[in-house]
Amino acid sequence: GSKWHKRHLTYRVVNWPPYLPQHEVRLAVRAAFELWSNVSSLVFWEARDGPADIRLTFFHGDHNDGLSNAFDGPGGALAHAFFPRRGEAHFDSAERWSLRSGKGRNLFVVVAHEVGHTLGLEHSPARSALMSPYYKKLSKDFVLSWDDILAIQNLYGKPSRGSAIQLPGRVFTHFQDWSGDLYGEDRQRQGASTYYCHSFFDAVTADVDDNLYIFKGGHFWVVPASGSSSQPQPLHARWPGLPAGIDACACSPLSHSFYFFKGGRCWRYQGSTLLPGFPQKCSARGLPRHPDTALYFQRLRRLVLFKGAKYFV
Ligand SMILES: [Ca+2]
Ligand SMILES: [Zn+2]
Ligand SMILES: [Zn+2]
Repeated sequence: GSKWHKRHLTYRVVNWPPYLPQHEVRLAVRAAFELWSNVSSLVFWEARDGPADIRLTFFHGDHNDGLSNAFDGPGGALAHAFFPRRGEAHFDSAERWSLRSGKGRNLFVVVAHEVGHTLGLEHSPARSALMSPYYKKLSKDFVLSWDDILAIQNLYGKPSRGSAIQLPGRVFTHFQDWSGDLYGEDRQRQGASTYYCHSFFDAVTADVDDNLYIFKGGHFWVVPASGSSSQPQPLHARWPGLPAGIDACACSPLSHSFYFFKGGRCWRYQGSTLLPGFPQKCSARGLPRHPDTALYFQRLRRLVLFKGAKYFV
């Protein structure tokens, strides 16, 4: 792979999410870079203006990276980055970026992952790695995995400060309330010098036959228990009238019907037929708007919606 030929790199946050305090974003970005500099010979400096080796920019929609790499509004693609030595990471302005647990997309973990790409790291097959295409959990003891550390040291060597490996630690005392599940799929498209990273699906659920349904934007994929995934299919081919970019989905094992949630509404389908009375307002049943995920609990015989730290039955 490609790499930087110097150890001292500057980075710059070109623009800022307007709804987050700038000093907190600055701290989170610095912590994301320190994850990598703490375990390698790299040293990062923030450039507040002017040129910088690595630039982090928030964009809306199409931003001259080719139409297929245009950002897609809330959900779907979160960010992408280029391999060295272009030094660019782009973030979808339409996401609800957050520095706290439970709501929105965690900016710190996505920045740390994308910075890994700008330094030359590809996706790791190790599930626990930050560079895994699957984000799992960001908890208070979130650190790089050995796989991430070996990958960065393979490119840039160990820290020059003597000791073999210095695990990040202190800096995370600032971020102890960061937790919550970030399930994500990020598909890679690799060109000669570009690297794109499309993160996270909208929702995922399994039916009674253990087929996995993955939803993203206006499409879904079926992954049978045997393994290989289907081609993406348009949502409306299977579930006519269903909007793109759903918040959550669940399949009832009793009735074999699918429930979909988006915004304040709920859709229920039997096969391809929308059942009478749907879509219906979630509030009519005392349910939250924009649930994070939905599950059918066999033992409760109830559909359970999760939103932040709360759940609704
Ligand atoms: Ca998006
Ligand atoms: Zn871009
Ligand atoms: Zn990635």
